[in-house]
Amino acid sequence: MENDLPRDLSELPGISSAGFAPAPLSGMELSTQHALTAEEVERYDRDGYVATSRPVLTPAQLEALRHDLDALTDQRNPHPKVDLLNELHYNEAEGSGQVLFHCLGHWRIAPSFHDVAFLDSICLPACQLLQGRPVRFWHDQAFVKPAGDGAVVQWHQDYSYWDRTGPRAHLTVHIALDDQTDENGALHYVPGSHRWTRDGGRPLPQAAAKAREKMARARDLARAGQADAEETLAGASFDTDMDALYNDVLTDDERSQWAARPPESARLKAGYAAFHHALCVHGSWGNTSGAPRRAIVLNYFAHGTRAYMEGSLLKGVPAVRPGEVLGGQFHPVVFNTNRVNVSALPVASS
Ligand SMILES: O=C(O)CCC(=O)C(=O)O
Repeated sequence: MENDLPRDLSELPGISSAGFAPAPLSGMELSTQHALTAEEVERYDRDGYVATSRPVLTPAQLEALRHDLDALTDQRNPHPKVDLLNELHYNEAEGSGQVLFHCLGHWRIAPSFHDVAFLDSICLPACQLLQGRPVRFWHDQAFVKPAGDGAVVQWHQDYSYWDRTGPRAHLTVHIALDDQTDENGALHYVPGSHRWTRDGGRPLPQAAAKAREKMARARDLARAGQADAEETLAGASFDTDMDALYNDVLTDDERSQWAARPPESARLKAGYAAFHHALCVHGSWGNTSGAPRRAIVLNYFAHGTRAYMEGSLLKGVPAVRPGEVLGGQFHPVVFNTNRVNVSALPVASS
């Protein structure tokens, strides 16, 4: 079957014929099996995230994703389709003494990575959390923290990296491929942080960008002989500093909210997922356990989302014009609202 598929799976209009995803359901059957409850949607509205109470993957799907991700992370045998990826970092934490595998665009290279983005168990809840609107694929991500020295993922809001698109109607689905624990770097959320914005609704600045600014300023001062660079740089933070967002970006009020409701672990089991708001602050500590901690992430936006800049929004994807509605081959509809009576389902408020 796989031989009949195009090399670039983004050319497929929907799920592939490889057998990873079952035929899509519709109507009552779809809602009964996969809709979030009113209580789950309320929790998402209140906290900015919700973890699923049932697995979103079958055991066979979980195994297929693990197998394909293990192959993709093998740097000694690069995957034959790496040219199709939007980004590939065998170690995004280079220089920190730790390792973080991170890539975007793998939905184009293997049926499991492609078809997972279209699963009813993920796309119907995504529709509910995007206020019942049709759901489009934005991009995907994979994170692997290897055994022993898996790196942190710094606290961030996803939309701090995505404000080249809007208006904001974006959602992330984090799918654990291994049980997540304190020891292996479980994903954590700061509950309520999806209300933290700047300048009338903009996302928080990226902590890493703040650190780069701080370093550039320190260098300028040192060059002008006005300061000791060592001293000024002592407080600078880098991509792997877990305190950077808290120290360099948050206001006193946000820090008080953080203290009142500290980060909580989603405690995901393998095959389960957490859905989070594009402004919900999240991050994860390193993996010191004896096994890898693998996760697949799907990023969606509501139909009608536009480009806010000129050019290519993702490497390898054709350029767009500002104001253009995003769609087509690289941002397909993964869930259409004519498949279910959305007005009968609980939906999120923002
Ligand atoms: O794997 C991690 O800990 C980070 C994942 C992440 O940033 C996300 O799911 O949006």
